[in-house]
Parts: sequence; structure tokens; C-alpha cells
Amino acid sequence: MTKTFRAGFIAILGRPNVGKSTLLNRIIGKKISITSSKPQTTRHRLLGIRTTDDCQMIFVDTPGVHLGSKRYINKVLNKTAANALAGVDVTLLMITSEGWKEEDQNALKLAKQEKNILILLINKVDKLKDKNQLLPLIESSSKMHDFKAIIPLSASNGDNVDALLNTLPEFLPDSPLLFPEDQLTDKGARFIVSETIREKLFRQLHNEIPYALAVEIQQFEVTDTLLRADVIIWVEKESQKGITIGKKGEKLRSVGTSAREELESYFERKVFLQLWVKVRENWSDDVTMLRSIGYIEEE
Ligand SMILES: Nc1nc2c(ncn2[C@@H]2O[C@H](COP(=O)(O)OP(=O)(O)OP(=O)(O)O)[C@@H](O)[C@H]2O)c(=O)[nH]1
Ligand SMILES: [Mg+2]
Repeated sequence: MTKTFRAGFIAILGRPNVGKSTLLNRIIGKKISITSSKPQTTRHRLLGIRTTDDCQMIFVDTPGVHLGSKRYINKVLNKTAANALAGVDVTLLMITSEGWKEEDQNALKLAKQEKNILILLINKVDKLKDKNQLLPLIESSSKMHDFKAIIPLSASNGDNVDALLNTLPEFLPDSPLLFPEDQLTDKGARFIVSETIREKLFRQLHNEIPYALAVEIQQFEVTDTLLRADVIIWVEKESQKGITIGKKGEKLRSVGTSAREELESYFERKVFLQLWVKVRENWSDDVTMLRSIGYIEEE
């Protein structure tokens, strides 16, 4: 009997900072989703596509679902995550080896609203000093919901990610390829550029600043040998603008350099970035602005 080809969608859901985007990048083998040690790094739904000889797995990275949202952007992020579950075949609910928190329970509640196959991932097992601690966590998790599988893994060092990849095909339908076999994501170069800049800002700035900023590409040009982008970094207050630029422009220069270096290696061509910081009060509460920077998905 010949083996049929399978293909399907697999959403990765969980509270902020559990490691969803790190797992996506590990599975795809290329950094397509930005990551940071700060919660609420991911702001878009994005696809990571992995094609093998007998299966195409289309992973959907989502913003971390969180409670206690105050600004409009928080509602938008939660809605983006919830919308991403519709029409997928499998939901991977991710928690960490620290155990269940209130926001994990909330994410489980959300996951259960769709009738998808539900698999629990316990990430960051590398942080456990004693692996025996996993057993009680697996046991208590299995009482929480009848998960189709519970898989402990480490997205950052790759431990047991194979177990996940081996398990998934059986839950996907027979289907021809849904994307060309060499396609890795649904996002284009502009997205990768703005997200890489946002990642460097997230990693180099602290306190409330990362949450007060958005990146918007103004001019964009790609040729065979170079990529050039004019970019606005929006912040909400004058004081944040000063901090983002830094003393004598140091901070902004360092963000620009580290983004440029990463993008040059990603695109294998010369990259020129012009960064401007501008103030727009309360952009994170402004529907028009959120739509224009692409945080609100068109229905
Ligand atoms: N020790 C350890 N750290 C991890 C692991 N996976 C991710 N991390 C770290 O956890 C932090 C958050 O990772 P992300 O992948 O950005 O988390 P996320 O769930 O996508 O977060 P949001 O986009 O904010 O919802 C980063 O500092 C990662 O390096 C892991 O397996 N082990
Ligand atoms: Mg993320």
C-alpha cells in the first residue's frame, strides 16, 4: 500500500513568554518569528511551514493570550490568538515546566472552545534540575483535560522536539501540498525587516518602552544585491523617544546595527536601514493606527 500525503494546520497557543515562537523557529530551522525574554513579543499570527516527503505541517504562531488587558492592543492580541484556532486541525497548548498558572488555565479554556485535536506541550524542561518533577506535572495535566498527547520538550535546545514532529502527522488529514514545498512562511521581506527591528528594540530597551513601541516601514526596496528600508519607530511619549534614541543616538544606532547584521545574513545581501523615532500618543489604543501597522487582521 502506498502511503498517502498528509497536510494540515497546527496552532501553537499559550500565555506570553512560554516559548511558542522559539519552538516555531526550531521546527522550521530558520528564524521567522521574533523572540525575547519579555512577555507579549509576538503581535501577529504567522505561519511556519515544514514540508517533508510525506507530510506538510503548517504551524501557526500566535500572540500570547493574557489576562488583565487594559489597552486596546491587548484585546487585539488576544483576538488574533483566538481567531488563529479556527479552522486548524491541531492546537498545541504550551505551558512550561514551572506548572500551571492562571493564564495557562485561561489559554486551555480558549483552546477548548474549538473542537481541534488538543496536545499539551510542557516546554523549558531544560530548566528542571530533577526530571522526576515532570511525572507529577504530567499526571496533574492529564486530569486537567483529556489531551491527545502530553509532550515535554525544550524549544531552546531541541530536546524531544522530534517526538512532537513524529506524533503530529497522524492527526493531519490526507491532503496534497497546501503551500509550495520550499515556502517557509506566509510573511514577506517587509514583515521580516520590521519584526527584526522590533525584536532588537524589545531586547535592548526595558521597562514599559517595548510595549509602547511599534515599527512601521515607510519606503522599501529590494534588489538582487541590496535591501533598503526607511522605518518609523512609533512611541507614545517624548520621554520614550529620548530613551529609544539614547545618549548621542547610541541606542538607536546599536539597534540598527544589530538588526542590519541579522538581516544581511537572512537575506544574503547588503542592508541599509534608516530609522526614525516619532511620537504618537496612545497609538496602542487607536484602532486606525493598529490597523495601519497591521495588528488588526482584516476579516
Ligand atoms: N530555558 C528555556 N528557555 C526557553 C525555552 N523556549 C523558549 N525560551 C525562552 O523563553 C523566552 C520567551 O520565548 P518566546 O519564544 O519569545 O516566547 P513566546 O511564547 O513566543 O512569547 P510571546 O510571543 O510573548 O507570547 C525567551 O527568552 C526564550 O529564549 C526553553 O525550552 N528553555
Ligand atoms: Mg512569540
